[in-house]
Amino acid sequence: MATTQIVIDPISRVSGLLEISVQVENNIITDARSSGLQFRGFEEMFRQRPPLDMPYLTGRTCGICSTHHALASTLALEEALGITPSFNGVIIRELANGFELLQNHIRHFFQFVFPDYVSLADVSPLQKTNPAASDFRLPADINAKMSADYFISLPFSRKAHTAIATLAGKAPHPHGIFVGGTTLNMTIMQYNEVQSILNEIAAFVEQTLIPDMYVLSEYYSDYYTLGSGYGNFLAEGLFSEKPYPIQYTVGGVMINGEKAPINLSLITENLKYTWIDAPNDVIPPLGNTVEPNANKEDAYSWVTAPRYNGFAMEVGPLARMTIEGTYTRGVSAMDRLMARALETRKICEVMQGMLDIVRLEPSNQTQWPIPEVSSGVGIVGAARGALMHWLEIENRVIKNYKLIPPSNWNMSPKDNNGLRSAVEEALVGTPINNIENPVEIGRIVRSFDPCLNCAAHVTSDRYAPFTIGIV
Ligand code: NFE
Repeated sequence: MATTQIVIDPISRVSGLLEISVQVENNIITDARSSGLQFRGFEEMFRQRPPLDMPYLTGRTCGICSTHHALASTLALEEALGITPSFNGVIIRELANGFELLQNHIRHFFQFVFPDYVSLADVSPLQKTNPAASDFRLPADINAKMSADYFISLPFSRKAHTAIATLAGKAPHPHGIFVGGTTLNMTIMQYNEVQSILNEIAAFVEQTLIPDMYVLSEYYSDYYTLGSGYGNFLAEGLFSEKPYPIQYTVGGVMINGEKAPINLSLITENLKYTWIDAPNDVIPPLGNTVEPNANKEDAYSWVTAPRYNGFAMEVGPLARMTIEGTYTRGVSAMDRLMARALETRKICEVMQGMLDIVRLEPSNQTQWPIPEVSSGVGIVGAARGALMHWLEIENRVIKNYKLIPPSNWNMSPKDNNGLRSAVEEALVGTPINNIENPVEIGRIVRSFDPCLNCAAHVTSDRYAPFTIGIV
């Protein structure tokens, strides 16, 4: 039987350099490979650094989720240094984390997802796709309304960034999220600005984002049956602290329908198909020595393959809402988009509740002694799912630092047993209607909101960029 290989490199409208390659037989995808074409080198830069530099340095991992990294690093340090943060400081930095979620979710939906489903050729010089080959289905009047929303949405992501800067110094790469809580002495001026931005965003989400999402789900309802995958989920706790008037999720794992709390000791990174050498091609999150090897046989990605007790897990809004129990419709490309939209509304509600209890009082910053030897873990609800930081301190400097961002889980290569990652499995079985323009691939891949900047860093020259074609 003739097999066709389709390679899309890079996948546009994702963050970072991602190549997707699929095998197609009789117009059905039979295998898929997700390749991150950048090298993850950040942890090497963190070695021997002063521990309190970490919230600033780790935030530089990525320009679209730096608040998440700053917070994860702060949590890991607080555990290592034995610091209990002030509750008011926790609320302020959680609000900043919430605005990072909002700016990501809004931008992903309108700027990254819309061009897959809404014909923008009439309104944007950047969108010159051939509508006849792109499976656009919206009636002209609805298409015109949603084309306008593509642009109307832009200030709302920007406003969320403004709120991060108000709460945490600047955005991206905020400097106000720090051990002990925050560096902000919140005034009524700052409170009013943040509250007003949040109310504007919440209204936009309710009146535009959610209705537009239901329109997409109606006209492209077949995507509720495409891009499903394993349905095994891992979700961190997000906005689950008891004093919050409205809470979201305590997180956990769900494997074959069974829910359980997360056990961090069950996480390993597989390296058989990653351009990194390590004994037996498997490493625990910390205490390992690895060597990049761009010539490694069989490898096809710089991204490691994290596995939970051997399972390939999906992370992200669908994982969080499914484990929380409020989303039960299913697992598919459209379910991922719908869960992200409904989560956006939920995040606004939780944050409005936080603003009811935050106080206008000085931060509790002081001098924080660094122990001779210690370690800590920080887990944060990031836009794309669970973000995990591990650190070890020795001689009062960083000995080891490890990041496992959400896109490592979703976008990894196969593991040592040949088990595909969440995105690879989601692609398998997909019918390709027009092999010359396989729109199904981009729609499924983008439902995960991939970020290869988080998953890996430093460009490789292994492939020529900007190729798309049938091999
Ligand atoms: Ni670079 Fe990030 C988020 C983190 S992703 S965007 O969300 O952490 O894998």
